[in-house]
Amino acid sequence: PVSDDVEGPFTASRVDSEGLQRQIDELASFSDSPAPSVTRVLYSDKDVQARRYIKGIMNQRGLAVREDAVGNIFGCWEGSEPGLGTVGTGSHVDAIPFSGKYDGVVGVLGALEAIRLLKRSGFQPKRSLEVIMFTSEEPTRFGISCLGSRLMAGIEELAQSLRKVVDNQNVSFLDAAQSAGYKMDPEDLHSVFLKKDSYSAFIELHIEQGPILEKEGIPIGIVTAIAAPASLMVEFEGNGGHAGAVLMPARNDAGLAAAELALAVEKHVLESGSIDTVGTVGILQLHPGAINSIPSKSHLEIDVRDIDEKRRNDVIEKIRQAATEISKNRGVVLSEFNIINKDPPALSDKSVVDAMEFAVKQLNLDYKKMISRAYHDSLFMARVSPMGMIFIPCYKGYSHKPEEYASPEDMSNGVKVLALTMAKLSLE
Ligand code: HGY
Ligand code: MN
Ligand code: MN
Ligand code: MN
Repeated sequence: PVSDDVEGPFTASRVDSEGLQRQIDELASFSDSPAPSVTRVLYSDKDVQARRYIKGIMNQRGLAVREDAVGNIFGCWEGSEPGLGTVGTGSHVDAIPFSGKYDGVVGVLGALEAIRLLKRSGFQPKRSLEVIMFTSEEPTRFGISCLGSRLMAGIEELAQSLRKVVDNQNVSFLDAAQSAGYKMDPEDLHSVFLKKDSYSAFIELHIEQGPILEKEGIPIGIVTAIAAPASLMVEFEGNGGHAGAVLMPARNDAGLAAAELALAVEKHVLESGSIDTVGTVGILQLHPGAINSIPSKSHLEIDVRDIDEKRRNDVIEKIRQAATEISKNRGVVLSEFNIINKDPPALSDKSVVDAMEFAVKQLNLDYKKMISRAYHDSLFMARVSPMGMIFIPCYKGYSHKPEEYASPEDMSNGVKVLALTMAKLSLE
């Protein structure tokens, strides 16, 4: 078995697995749900605590720490030639309700451990190395996934929509940001856009969030592509009414319309012609939500993904047709059919994949090239920099639930591969 020593162009140094686990556990304590679950939503008090915690470790590691207007946090180790493109790494620490403590976190705390490892082993970077904690990769608060990295990638319609989007308590993005200490004018949103060639490479360390590596007993995944995610928001409106007094023929039940559309999502996904198409109705709200009141309004949020963008878009159009059909047949109004995001897939860059392969071979680690079916901040960093991702196994592929788990040994392998990959890219 590979020892904890980082072999290769550095003297032996050891991943501090206990320290890393301690940090993961401390970070998990900043949560709005009871352990072992983690809930940490953008700009909440717990999110602010987590941000302070990460900045503290960045400072301890001797990194130059800065934040942009929306709270993307950067910890930079300046290289001997800082004018060259920076080698970036990082991930997110926000967590969807009642989820786990490794999703994203491994790619932030693990990256900071990789930096410590490289410093301890006497490495001197040529290109600067920078750890990024992206603001809000999860769509939880404003329905926008990868909000920080999407803005860094210069997506103009996001800069526009952030001026007016509100959460489900009707708090605006700008007010929520200000409550977390990020006071900005709408124009400041453009300052988040990265300048061209800011990064010569970006690598993200992440748990697989799937069962393949664990099942096949392979310690490292090298991601070749990230599947194309999309999310839809749909609302139906009917007359509602008294659950006892209104007879069935007189009803136009918005709740049943939603239920029928959810099953239509499943049908069109299954009929896409590929196992790679997935669809989920993760949010389905009925109004007024009383047992004896016919739902007068329903709100669905639908997640549709595929590694093939056209196939995914065809399914979205079938879902749109189904929604129109259902509203006609049931006499309910389709009051909203809104595509929140419809992102293309991203391909990893050969130069980054080569560096990752160099690192795993140097470490005598077995590895597997694979697709990421989950999206990540790397999906958007790929628009502004050559991108690559390193996966480590997670227990039964569990993620987005409290049972999520990655072993100290698997995390240590991931940290070493990341450290060597960054070192190699930094010297190129
Ligand atoms: O949903 C995703 O793919 C990511 O884990 N947020
Ligand atoms: Mn996630
Ligand atoms: Mn994640
Ligand atoms: Mn709505």
